Amino acid sequence: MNVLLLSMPDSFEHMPPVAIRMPNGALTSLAGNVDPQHRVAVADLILVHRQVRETVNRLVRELEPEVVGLSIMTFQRRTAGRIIELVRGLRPNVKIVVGGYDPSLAPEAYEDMGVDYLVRSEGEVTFRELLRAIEQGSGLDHICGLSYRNGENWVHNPARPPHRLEDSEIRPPNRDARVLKGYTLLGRQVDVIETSRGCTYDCSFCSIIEMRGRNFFTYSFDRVLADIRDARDHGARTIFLVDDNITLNVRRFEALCEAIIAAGLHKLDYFVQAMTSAIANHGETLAPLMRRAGFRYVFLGIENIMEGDLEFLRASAKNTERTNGQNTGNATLKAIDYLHRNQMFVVGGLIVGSPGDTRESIDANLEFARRYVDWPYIQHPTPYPRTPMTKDFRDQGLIINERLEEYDGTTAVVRTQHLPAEEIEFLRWRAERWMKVHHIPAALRHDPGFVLFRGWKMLFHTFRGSSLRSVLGLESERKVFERYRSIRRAEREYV
Ligand code: B12
Ligand code: SF4
Repeated sequence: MNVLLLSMPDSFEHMPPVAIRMPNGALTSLAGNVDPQHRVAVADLILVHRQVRETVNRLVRELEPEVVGLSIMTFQRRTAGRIIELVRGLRPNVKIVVGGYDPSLAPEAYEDMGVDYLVRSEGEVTFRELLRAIEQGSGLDHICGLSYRNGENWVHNPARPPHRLEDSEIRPPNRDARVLKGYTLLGRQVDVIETSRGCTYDCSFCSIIEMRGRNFFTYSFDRVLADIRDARDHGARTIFLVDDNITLNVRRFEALCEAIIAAGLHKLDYFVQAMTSAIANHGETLAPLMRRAGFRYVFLGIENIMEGDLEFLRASAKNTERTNGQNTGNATLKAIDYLHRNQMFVVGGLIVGSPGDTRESIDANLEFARRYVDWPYIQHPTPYPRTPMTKDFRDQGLIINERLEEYDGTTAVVRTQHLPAEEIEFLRWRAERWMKVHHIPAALRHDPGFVLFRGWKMLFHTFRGSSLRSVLGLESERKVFERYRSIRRAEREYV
């Protein structure tokens, strides 16, 4: 069968497509795991975010898919709905499958969206079995993790337990399936790699626990190294490790760094997400090894520097430093220091706008980011389906915006007990644009060609909404913010 897999074009403020266009790892993993007789094409629509309609039209005409699959996050649901309508209009009998975080956590939302099948949680084995069943015309009731339309009703089969990743049942991704080009992270071709899945913490804002429970399973190093080589052979010079929480097992992470060095794969740049506690508590050995293995950017889940907010976010444990077996306070500064001493950059993940936040507590976090992080990744708490935080916000009546396409992390959709949502967003927006400018010299040293030729586009994007009048101080920042918000609203009309 011909199968077309699509990821959505919607991006958010800290990953502007002008500088960052990352492949969706789920789709190549699905493509690598179907039976060999199927012809699978993967199209990451972020690569054509301004020509979505034309591209989908063209791909559907050229590839004549019998099955179309979409990978969807919550803020992409509206775009997904429009793409489903478009595909259905082009090929009325096509079978449409949805998967990823949003369909898994809010399956009921897809029942009236023209979808035939919905794959919940991990998809490789479920999707493989679904294609077999469609091809053979056999029943679907034995396929765990699958929901499907049966006449007027939807049937939800029992959940599929998370895969232990031990045997080789989940085969490596198939990057040859990609049919669009242009992946980049600041001018270098980027690819994504998984070394593990899952996390055993339970931060209240994170979707991962509802998605797959609290667990942690790992791929063998042989598989991971082969995957990195494959990404490199497909042109990647930067590798993003998309593990939910690679720092859960620090000894393994250190051994992985050593394996990368021994395999000669340390000339690539690596980007990883890490817990502050793991870096602070093991930085003495871990940070130098990471540096030698090629790690350049480390996304630190700092979340917040105020203890009260950390408790609300249920993120205290992962941000605690331990000395001689005792908890000795917030781990953030120590983690940042280890990374900086080893010439790595800190992408600072902070969350401002929790229920108890005041202007002062938000300012304190923004000031912290200004002083210590190299690239800000500051978000507002966003009530994604079925997270514990969503329930808290709902119970307190603090959700002020139900337009899901704005649930992109940098639009404040909840207020605090003390501040309106718009004010919170304004405070973050005003501070953050300038923080990004500070990173330009470091980016210039590493990628002079890209920064010299494309840097102005990035600046233009970061400061969109500004005008000559605002630069001359004749127009208030509030006015610029209003203009920025309406530009942002227009950008969301992808289809
Ligand atoms: C890596 C990652 C990113 C990366 C890379 C994204 C990319 N291009 O792939 C970056 C840093 C860019 C990123 C950004 C964002 N992310 Co993100 N990200 C993740 C993370 C850590 C891992 C995702 C991943 O690649 N997993 C590995 C793959 C193989 O697994 P998977 O995606 O789950 O796919 C499996 C199944 O879901 C299913 N499946 C998926 N799609 C499909 C499609 C079909 C047809 C089928 C059958 C099955 C299927 O099968 C797959 C294989 O088993 C998750 C989870 C987490 N712990 O926080 C968050 C997560 C997905 N991100 C999230 C969000 C909100 C964002 C942002 C909006 C803001 C933010 N919080 O940073 C931006 C928006 C990105 C954009 N488009 O601009 C949320 C989504 C919540 C939701 N309900 O939608 C998550 C869950 C984190 C959270 N807050 O809880 N993200
Ligand atoms: S440590 Fe990270 S992956 Fe784990 S629950 Fe918290 S935010 Fe999610």
